[in-house]
Order: sequence, then C-alpha cells, then structure tokens
Amino acid sequence: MKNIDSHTHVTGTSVYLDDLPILQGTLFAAAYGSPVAHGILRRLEITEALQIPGVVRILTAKDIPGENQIGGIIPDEPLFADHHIHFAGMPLALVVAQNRDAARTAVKKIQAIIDPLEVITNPRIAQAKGELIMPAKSVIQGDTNAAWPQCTHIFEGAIDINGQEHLYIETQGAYAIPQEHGSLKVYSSTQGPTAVQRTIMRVLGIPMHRLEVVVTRLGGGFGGKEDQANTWAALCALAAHLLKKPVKYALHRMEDMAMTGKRHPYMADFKIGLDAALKILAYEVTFFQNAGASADLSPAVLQRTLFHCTNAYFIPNVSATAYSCRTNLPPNTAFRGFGGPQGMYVIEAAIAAAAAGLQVDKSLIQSANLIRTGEAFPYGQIAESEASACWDKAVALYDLENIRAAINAFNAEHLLLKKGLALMPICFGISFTNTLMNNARSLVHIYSDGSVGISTGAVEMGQGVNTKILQVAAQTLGISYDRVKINATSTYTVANTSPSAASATADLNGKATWIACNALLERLLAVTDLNVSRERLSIQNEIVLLDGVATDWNWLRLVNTAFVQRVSLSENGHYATPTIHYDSETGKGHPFAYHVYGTAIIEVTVDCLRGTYETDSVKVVHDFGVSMNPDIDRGQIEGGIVQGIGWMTLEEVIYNEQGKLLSNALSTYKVPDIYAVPKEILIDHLHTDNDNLAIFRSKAVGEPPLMYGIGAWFALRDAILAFRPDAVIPFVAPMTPEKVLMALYSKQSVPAYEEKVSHL
Ligand code: LUZ
Ligand code: MOS
Repeated sequence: MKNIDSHTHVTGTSVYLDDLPILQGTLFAAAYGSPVAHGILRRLEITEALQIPGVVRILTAKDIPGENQIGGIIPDEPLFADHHIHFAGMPLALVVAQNRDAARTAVKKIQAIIDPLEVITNPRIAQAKGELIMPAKSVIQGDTNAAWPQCTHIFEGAIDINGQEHLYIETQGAYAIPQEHGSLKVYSSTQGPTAVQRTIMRVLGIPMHRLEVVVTRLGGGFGGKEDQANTWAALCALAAHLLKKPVKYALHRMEDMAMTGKRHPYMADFKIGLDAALKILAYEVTFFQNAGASADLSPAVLQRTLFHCTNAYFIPNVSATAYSCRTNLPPNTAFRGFGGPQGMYVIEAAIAAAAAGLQVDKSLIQSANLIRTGEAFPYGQIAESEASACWDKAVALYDLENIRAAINAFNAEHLLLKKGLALMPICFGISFTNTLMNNARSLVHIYSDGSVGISTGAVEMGQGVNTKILQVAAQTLGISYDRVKINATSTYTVANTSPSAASATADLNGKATWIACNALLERLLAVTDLNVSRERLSIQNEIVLLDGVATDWNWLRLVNTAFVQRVSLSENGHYATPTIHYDSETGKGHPFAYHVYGTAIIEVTVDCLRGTYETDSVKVVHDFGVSMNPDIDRGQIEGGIVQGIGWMTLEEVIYNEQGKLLSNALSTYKVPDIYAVPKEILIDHLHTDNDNLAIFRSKAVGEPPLMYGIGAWFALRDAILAFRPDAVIPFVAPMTPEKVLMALYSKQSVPAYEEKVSHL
C-alpha cells in the first residue's frame, strides 16, 4: 500500500502548521534570544522595541502566571531566563505584534545588559569542573580488572563525535487560540502533544483538560520535536492566554538553528582487550556527553548510549561509565538513534584501533565477536537471535570477497582515486528506555455509514505511521482501506500519550488499534443470526465468512444491525508492552521488547588530490521481522542511511568559544544533497518470523538504519589508508573533506585534533 500522504505531498496540499488559515485578530510572536552564552541578566532594554508600529506587547519571565519551568526529566530549564543565562539563544523575551515583520524588527531593537560569565563548550572541561546534569551512570558486566591480564592485546584511544542539526524541513512552531472558559487550543509542530500540554499546564497554571493540543502532521521531527516543541508552544500559549488573542510563531530557519538543541556531541575514552583469537575479552569506556545548558532528554539519551555501547557484539567484561556534562550550548536533545549511534561509533572505533594495531582486517574482529542467541547484553537482557544472521547473509549475498577483490584491483590501478570498504553491523533495542512510556491508546469509531475514524497518540511526521495504522485497522476488520480515516492527533481524543519516538510509534499505536478493532469485531460478529461459534467466523473483503465460505452478512449489514441493536460502535484500545523491566539501581533488566539487527557493506571512493569523496554503495541485509509495508520501510532505511552518512561525514555543527553557533544556516551547515547520497542502495530482508511482540510481527524500522551510516566513516578511513598506509586518522567525526585532506597530507598527525585529544 502506498503512503496515504503521498498524493497530497506531491500536489502540495498536505497541511502543516504554517498552512493553517489565520483567524482574524491573530498576533505574531518572535523570541529575543540571549546574545551571550553565559551570564547574569542585569536589565532588558525594550523601550525602542515597543515603539515599532504593530508591536502589542513584550513578555518576559515576570508575565508567567504559573511556573517559569519547562524541564521534563529534571526541572532545570526556565522558559525565559530571568537572572542566570545558560546559552546563546536562550529566550529572554517574546515580542507579540500584529504581523510577523513587526515582531522580528522589534526583536532586533531589544538590548540585554548582561554580566558575562565564563563559557564552557567542551564536555571534558565541564566534567572536570563538576558541571554535571546528574550523577554519572554506568553499566557493568563481568569484571574488566580481572580480564585485562588475560588479554594478549590492549588498545586505548580517545574519541570526539560532533552533533547534528535535525534540519526538519518544517521549522518549529505553534499557533495558540483562546477558547471559552479559559481553555486553549494549540496547534503545535510536535512529536509529543502530551508533553506540550503538560508544559503549558505548568507555565500557565491551567489544568490539562483545558488544553487541546492538535497535530495534523510534521514536516519532519527526527527527535528535534520530541521535547523542544514545548518551548514555542508554551510561548504562544502564554501570549494567547494573556492577550486573549490567537498567537502564532513559526520559527525562521536561522532562529531554529541557533535556539534549539541538536544531537549530542560526545567525547569518549576507550580501552579494549583481545585474546590471540581476536575475541574481545574486555572493554572499558567513558563517555562525556555534551548535554548543553539543561537536562532536556539528556539522561535518557545517556542511558541508551550505555545500552548500545557494545553494539551487536558480545563482550564478557564491560565497564561503561557516562557523564552528562553541562555546557553553555542550547540543550541537546533527542535525535534519531537517541545516544545509541554515539555509543556504537565508539566501539567501532575501538575495534578499528585494535585491527590497525594487529594488522588484521577490521571485519575479522567484528565477525568474531557478534552476539549469539543466549548471550547477555551488558544490561542483562539476553540476545534472542544471532547478530551473525544478517552479517553472514550480507557477506554471501553481496559477495564480499568479490567486492574486496574489485576494490584492491581498482586501488592498484589508480594513484589518486582510492576506494574504501567497511562493514557495519547494527543492533538496536526497541522500546522507550523509560519503561513507563511504553504504552498507547487508539480510539476507533465505526460510523453508521460503515466508515471508520481512528485517533491515536501517533504523530505523522513523514515516517508513514498513519498508513501503517490504517493498514492495521482495515486488515483487522477485513474492510477496504477507503473506509478508514486517521484523524489528526489531539489531546482531547487520546490522553497521556508518549511522544512519537523511539521507533516504537507504529508498534505501540498499531497494537492499540489492533486491540480496539478486535474488540469491535467481536461485538459486530455477535449480532449475526448465524448462531455458530466465533472461531468459525471471519471477515474478508467486507464479507462475513463461515468456515471460509461467504454468508449473506457483510460489513454494512453488520454495522447497521449493531447500530439498531444499540451496540456500541466505538472502542478505546490500550496497549502496554509486556515483559519489559529495568532496575536502574542494579543496571540490569530486560528494557527492550526486542532488538533490530542488520549489516551494511559500504563502499566509498576518495579523490586523494582534493579530499572529496563519494559513497558508491550501501548494501544492506536488514531484519524487518515481517515488514508491514515494504515501500515505507524501504524509505525509512534509505533516509536513515543518508542521514547517518551526513552525520558521520558532512554535517559539522560549529560553535565558537563564546558558545555562538557559526554553522547557523544552510550556507555554513552542509547536509547530504542528491550528489552525496550513495549511488546505490541495495536492501535485502532477513525474515525473523518468530517475533509476536510488534504489530503483525513487523519490527520497528525508524531509527536503526541511521547507524549503517557509521560505516561510511570507517570506509573513508579505509580509503585514506589505501593511499597512505601511515596516515594518522584521529577518531573525530564527521570526516569532512577537509579532514580527509589533512589525514592524507599532514606531516605526521593532524594538529587541529591534537588539542582535542591532548589529555591523553
Ligand atoms: N525517546 C525517549 C527516545 O524518550 N526514550 C527513548 O528510549 C528513546 N529512544 C529512541 C528515541 N527516542
Ligand atoms: Mo526520537 S530520537 O525517536 O524522537
């Protein structure tokens, strides 16, 4: 089935926040963000701004009727700074005006008198100064100290991984409209309508039942709107509440880039020990997460880094410690993979360091250590399948030996063009790491004309979740797709939802929809006069079958009969993932419903004169379970791979030492374009058919493929080494063309990176 949004997308008629018709009297907002990253606010000079024609009011912290607090996991983030400023771009004031231009012009006229304080942007420095978001966390398996003497080889290293701008095509925004009795209706470009609702409840001091948060769809989220849509919705709600007028704020791209958090940059130190047979015996890793100025989702992101710090490998002795470090950057936040990719890059780098030291191919160490059924992840969960299944299939299917031979032949023939190769296995746990978030509800109405309307907590953001939910309903009820409609997500129809995140949205909301549809099916099939046991009845193509044979009951007759008999045609399905648990005291449990595995073979070509490169191919064997929608899943994999390659190779978030974002527009922040995408992406399936935890035995597909992109970094490294076997290539991501060039031609090492890793 095609994505149900494809037609309106390509004809430009899909409705996003900025497409909503503007109500008469609507005011427009723009935030004034702090010009400095750290300081004490002495005074705000707003007289001149107030004189701009059209300006209605300028709001600050003292206008907040409730709490000046938007921190979710930890209450450490004011909506407006009122004294202590923690990052450049932190909102100090909100201009509300009759039009957008007036609001933006007025913002430029505001002046803040600030006593500057020392700015910290480096997480290692923050950690050394005790600037931590929370106490360090760790995950431990076995005993590394006892294991080191048994290791034949030990390697150590340091890592520096940059962040990533979400670059959702639709920027952040909200539109708040006052309703009767002090209620508010808020359209928000958010992955988490309930998070927006809770934040507004807190800031305005209004009960949640008066706050209707509505989301039609997003032009992308990628994690950037899991928590950070709250700010803009709360600002609009505040202004609408105080001024009793509709208030809209859709951020300009440069505002969005400068004021919102990104994927967390991480620094890390590793120590890896192997025996003579290339088995990894011990792995010690310390992560320094650059959390930015407040917690946001950083504690949960850190947890996932620890969970995925051994990627798809079994390592008997692991000691992983992670610090969430407070710096003066915008609070970093969820981004597809949610800390997992950073953990996985570090273990891949450690394996690469070992391979280089031992002069063996990296893939030999990788394949010798893939986790097997029955082995434990460091957090205690037992692997339920073989990581080697995807790996072995990829090696055989794509003929790795032949790929290698072709690359060697190419490299022997070419002086200035070199090809590189990497294999990238992935293993990603599916479920919110915070167990209580793993639940969803679906409200299904069958109308008396036989049409079906569905509301869930799922937010459509281009990932195709609405299409999948529609499939679940139509297939469960045995009716045509045209009969089903998925409604906009609203806190008035489905309450207390988890954000659409963690790759789990289709699983959770699909299951809830399945439960609701099954309950309706039971009720409908009970109204026939067939007088047979339920198991003998089913519906296919809208016809009721008895032992597989058509009866004269069909969908419409069932619905009409049920309606006449006053049988409820509505159902609210609730699903909570079974079996998951995790004890944060012991660091052990079974936090994930299941794992998604896969392996990618990545080939690149480097122009060794210019440092530029191309990705020739990404060949994947991916564990889909049983894909519910191969077209949508393929789109997720292709997009994930390109986004992962972008993070690892091209995209460079740059702050200066004063904490000011330099890469603040698309002219200075390079994302993959059509020329940077792999020339070839081949995707094959591993069918794992024994998994009944996800909807229709499909597996979650949103985040895992991003991590195939990590292979691009190591393929580039491989190509550089083919040109210059003695190249020193620090474990610094992204591997931009500049860095490739430096690795190719620097005298001995790459001085620009030395400073970053100088603590060693
Ligand atoms: N969000 C979240 C996530 O709150 N918890 C998670 O475990 C998670 N994982 C991936 C992406 N978003
Ligand atoms: Mo996400 S990183 O699943 O919002």
